[in-house]
Amino acid sequence: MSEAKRPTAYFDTLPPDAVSEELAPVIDDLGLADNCRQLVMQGWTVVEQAASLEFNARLREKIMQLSPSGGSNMLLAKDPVFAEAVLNPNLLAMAEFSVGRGFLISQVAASVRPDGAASIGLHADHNWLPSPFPAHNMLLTACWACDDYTKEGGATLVIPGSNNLLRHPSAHEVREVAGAIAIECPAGSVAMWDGNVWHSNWPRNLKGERVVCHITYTRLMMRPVEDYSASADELISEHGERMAQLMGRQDFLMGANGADYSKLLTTFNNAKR
Ligand SMILES: O=C(O)CCC(=O)C(=O)O
Repeated sequence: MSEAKRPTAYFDTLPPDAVSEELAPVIDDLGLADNCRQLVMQGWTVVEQAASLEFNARLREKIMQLSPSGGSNMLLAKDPVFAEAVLNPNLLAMAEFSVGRGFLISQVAASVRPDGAASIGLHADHNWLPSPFPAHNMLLTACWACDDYTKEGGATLVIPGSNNLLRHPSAHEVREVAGAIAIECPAGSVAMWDGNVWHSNWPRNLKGERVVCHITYTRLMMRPVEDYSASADELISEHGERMAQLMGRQDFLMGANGADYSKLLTTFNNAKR
C-alpha cells in the first residue's frame, strides 16, 4: 500500500530574506530588488517617486484637511485617496516581501509636524511584541513623505542594522541615539522599515509643516481567528473588565476612533510582561 500523502505545502516556510517565486517577477518589474535587500540587511529602505507628483499633492492636501490638530487616523475610511496609497503597487510588493502573502492593513494615520516639533523618541515598531523578536518580520511601516525629508526638516531618524539585535532599545540607548542617520529623500518618497529597527525623528527646525501618511501592514498571524467586534459591547457589559481586555478594549489599538494614544505606554509595557 502506498504511504498516505501529506500536504507538504503546509511546511514550505520561506526564509525571512527570500522573495517567493510568485512575488519575484513583481519585484523585478518594479525594480525593488535592492530595496528588499536593504530592508533585510539594515531594517529600512526608501522607494522614491512611489506615485506621481499629482498624487502626492492630493494626498498632502487631504491630510491637511483632515488633521486640524496635527494628526489624524482611521484614514482609509475617510477618503479614497488613502486607498490609492495603501494599494500602491510598490507598497503592496514590499509588504508582501516583508510581512508575507495575505498581509493585512493595520493602520493608516497621518502626522503634521510644524516648525519646532520635538522628536517622537527612539523605538522599534514591534512595541507590542516582547523581545527577542522573531526571525520573520511582523510589521512593515511605510511613511509616505509628502514633503522633502531632510534632517533639518525633521526627517525620520534610523539606526541602520539595529534590526539585527532583535530587541527593544534600553533607556540608555534611547537617550544616546548612537549611530543614528536621517532618512533624506524627496517629497513623494516612501520610507519603509521593519518592526525591529530602532527609529525616531529629528526635531523640525524649518518653517512650514512636514506632512506624512503612516501606513502599517501586518503579518496575517497578528489577526484573531474570530471577530467579536459586533458583540463586544454586549459581552463587556455582561462580563466586565477582563472581557474588555479580551476584546482589546484596554489597549491603545483600534478603539472606536482609531488608536487611543493615552493608553500607548501601558499597552507597550503590558506586551513586554
Ligand atoms: O514620524 C516619523 O518620522 C517617524 C514615525 C514613527 O516613528 C513611526 O511611524 O513608527
